[in-house]
Parts: sequence; structure tokens; C-alpha cells
Amino acid sequence: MQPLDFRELPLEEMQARVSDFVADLRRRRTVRHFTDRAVPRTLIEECLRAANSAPSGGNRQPWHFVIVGDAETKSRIRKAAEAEEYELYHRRASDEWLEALAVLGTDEHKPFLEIAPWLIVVFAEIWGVSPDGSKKKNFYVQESVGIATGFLIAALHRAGLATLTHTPSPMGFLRDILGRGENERAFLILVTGYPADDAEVPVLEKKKLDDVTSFRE
Ligand code: IYR
Repeated sequence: MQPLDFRELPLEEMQARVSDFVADLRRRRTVRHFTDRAVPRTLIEECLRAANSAPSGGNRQPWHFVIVGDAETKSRIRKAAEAEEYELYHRRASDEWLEALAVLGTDEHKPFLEIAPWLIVVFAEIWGVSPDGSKKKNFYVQESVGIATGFLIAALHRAGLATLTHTPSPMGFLRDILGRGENERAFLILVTGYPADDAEVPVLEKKKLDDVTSFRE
């Protein structure tokens, strides 16, 4: 054990800091039109430090990030994702699902997977491996990886980058293409870069705070 490094702030400063944070986060949009403009690896690494600082079940940190920047791997990922997404849009998705997606204007074409400079593929480590090769249990894997991914999305936005949270469905091909072990499952692709000059985003409303909260005092 060691003493907690807690820094108490004056209340006004607490309010100001969180309001800044909220205003910045509210400007974040999921972007689907990227340029191929380069983003330094060091900037991505710093954002990954934020993700890796996330709390996790038993501090197991059950995540692995593969950061894909080479054209050949990006092209393989695009081809495999588009094949799955073709099936999704043309056969697998329910009418209800397709209706929800119509608002976003998405389809099976995923050019951003080749255009954006970085694809950050987040894997969930379903079980760990001890130094002697035996299986080591991980706890609350989905929750932990979800939290780390949230930290990462916020950090990338804070760094001034655009991201797309992309979940080609199903995502099993990512483990094969990226050579990850059978103890890992692809969780999400974060397509990362600069938005295209003419990038557009759908008009979306967020629910009101009252609709998503209930205080009991
Ligand atoms: N994975 C598909 C479909 C998709 C699903 C949801 I839920 C979205 O919010 C957006 C897209 C795709 O990426 O097109």
C-alpha cells in the first residue's frame, strides 16, 4: 500500500474543469470520411497510455491493441470486413437493424479502412497466460475493455484526432489476419486519423439528461 495522490480542488475549479471536459467531449463525432494524412505514431502511443491506465477487474488489464498502419494489412482488413458487412447488410441484419442504420447512411463499403492512417484494433483477452504457459483467469473482461476503449476514444479526441468506432460483424477475421492467440477476441476497430475536408456527419440528438438519470436524494 502507498498513500493516495489525491489533489483536492476548489469547487469552482471542479465545475470549470468538468464543464470544459463536457464541452470538448460533446464536440466529438464519429467520422466516416478520412484523409490519408499521416499521424505520428508517438501521438497514438500517448493515447494508448491513457487506455492502458484504465481500471480493470483484478487489475488484469485484459486488453491488447494492434495498431495497423501498413497498407497491405489495412487492405486485407478492408476486404474481409466488406465481405462480412455485405452479408450483414444484404442477409443477416433484421429490418429493425437496417432501419436504425439508415439514419447513419452506412453500407457495406468501408474505404476508410484503407484511407485512414491508423486502425487501432482492440482485442479482449478472454484469459491470460501465466509465465509457465497455464491459463490465468481474467475478470470482468467486457467491462474492463469497454472502459479502456472509452478512455482511448476520449484521449484520441482530446489529441485532436477523428475516430470511427467500427464493429464489422462478425469480427473473427481480425484474429486470423493479425495473428492473435485463441485467448483473444476482437472487440472493436478504432479508425483514427484526420477527417476529410468535406466530411459530413448525420444530425443526431442525444437523450436529455433527465431521460437517462434518476437521482434519489
Ligand atoms: N457493422 C456495420 C453496421 C453498423 C451497426 C451499428 I449498431 C452502427 O451504429 C453502425 C454500423 C457497419 O459498420 O456498417
